[in-house]
Amino acid sequence: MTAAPVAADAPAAPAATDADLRRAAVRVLLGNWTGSSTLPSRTLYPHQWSWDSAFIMLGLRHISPYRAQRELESMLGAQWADGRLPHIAFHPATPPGAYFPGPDFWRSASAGSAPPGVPTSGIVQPPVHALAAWETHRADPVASRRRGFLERVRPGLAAWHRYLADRRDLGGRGLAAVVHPWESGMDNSPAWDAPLARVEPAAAGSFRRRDLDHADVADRPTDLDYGRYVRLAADYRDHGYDDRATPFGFAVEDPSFNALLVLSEHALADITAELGGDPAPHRERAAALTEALVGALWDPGAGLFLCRDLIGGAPIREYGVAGLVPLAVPGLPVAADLLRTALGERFRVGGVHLVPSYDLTGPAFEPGRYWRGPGWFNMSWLVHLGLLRHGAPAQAAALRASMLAAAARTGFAEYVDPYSGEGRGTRDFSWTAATVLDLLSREV
Ligand code: 9WN
Repeated sequence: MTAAPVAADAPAAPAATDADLRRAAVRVLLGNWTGSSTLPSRTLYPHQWSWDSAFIMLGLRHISPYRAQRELESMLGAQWADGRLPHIAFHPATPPGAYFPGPDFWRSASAGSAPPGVPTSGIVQPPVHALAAWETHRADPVASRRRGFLERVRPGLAAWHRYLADRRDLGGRGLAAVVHPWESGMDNSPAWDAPLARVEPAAAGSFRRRDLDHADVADRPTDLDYGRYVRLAADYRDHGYDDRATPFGFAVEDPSFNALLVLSEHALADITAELGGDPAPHRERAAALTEALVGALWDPGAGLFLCRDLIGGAPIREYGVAGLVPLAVPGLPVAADLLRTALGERFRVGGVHLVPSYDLTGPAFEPGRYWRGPGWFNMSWLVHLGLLRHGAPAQAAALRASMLAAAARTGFAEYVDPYSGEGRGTRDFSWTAATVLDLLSREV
């Protein structure tokens, strides 16, 4: 008897061993590869996303350092003349209506300074790229040197960091600000509820969501939130994506975004030294950013970093995983207190599935809704790094085990209910597979 053919989008069978899990993760990444970059998901996110690509590189480098290099080179191919890396580079083979907001909405070529021929969005995402570039180089330095990978990407990475320093220090405190919830990567975090409440939503009938064609309405943001996302993006676009001319309706300093910039600035120092240059300016910038991060966003009472609303002029008292991400920063002066918070009742790292995206005891906690409680693999990967870096190897091992088990059980879900471990969002999600591949490449 012949076996029934397996549909291309059939969920992976649960992996029984690490070797099975590795094979399944490779299958996800190869299945989402387009020839020059990786789609986060073939259904829900059918284009190249900026910070996804960086996390994807961390896994891809274990299968093919060459593809990991290509991933970044494709992203840099979409870089704007002002240095910004757009949050989406639209994939030419995907029908324009498959994702909203698509190229027709952003109009990057006419409204901004996108490279000709590569339609992109106009907002950004967290700067994980230099970190991913350095880790990709380290995976196979010989192949990297042969292709001149670091020489090729260094100017674009430096221009990207310069854009953030020159154009996005909206608070004047030495940190980069985000001007749209999507820029944080944690789009629907309860931390955005208060600043978003001021934004007049775009009219409900003026756009059509595509995400609900592929995901459960209970797992995704509400229509009201979507209306506000659309309004903010349209206002930025209608001001030519000019950071000096746009009257921003949303401007926030996010500790996760800035902590990732610190990690990437250190990576840029390593890249510069490898190329024979002077790493000192990047180390100094990383140190200045770390000082600004602690000085401006650390809240000793909460034992956590808080976002700051630059328009309302006050810290946002919602406790989210964004406030834990600085644990990954080397030499963080408040690491011991932050570690206590990570292991305490709000996040219970090692005691629940993955790292919850929001305070388990918080009023807005929802275990299954997008960024309002469920655990995500990229955030958990960063906290895992922080636990190892700041002397909590047993908790790091427990977190690693929970990530591997959840990925195997859920078919590489986009996010996971921290209590039940049930998968939510889409499946065969690229950074889930990538971070798991990276964890499988090490002992703890
Ligand atoms: C908007 C692609 C992206 C991630 C974000 C995640 C989600 C997009 C969306 O998917 O955002 O950028 O349509 O909801 O929140 O972190 O980069 O995986």
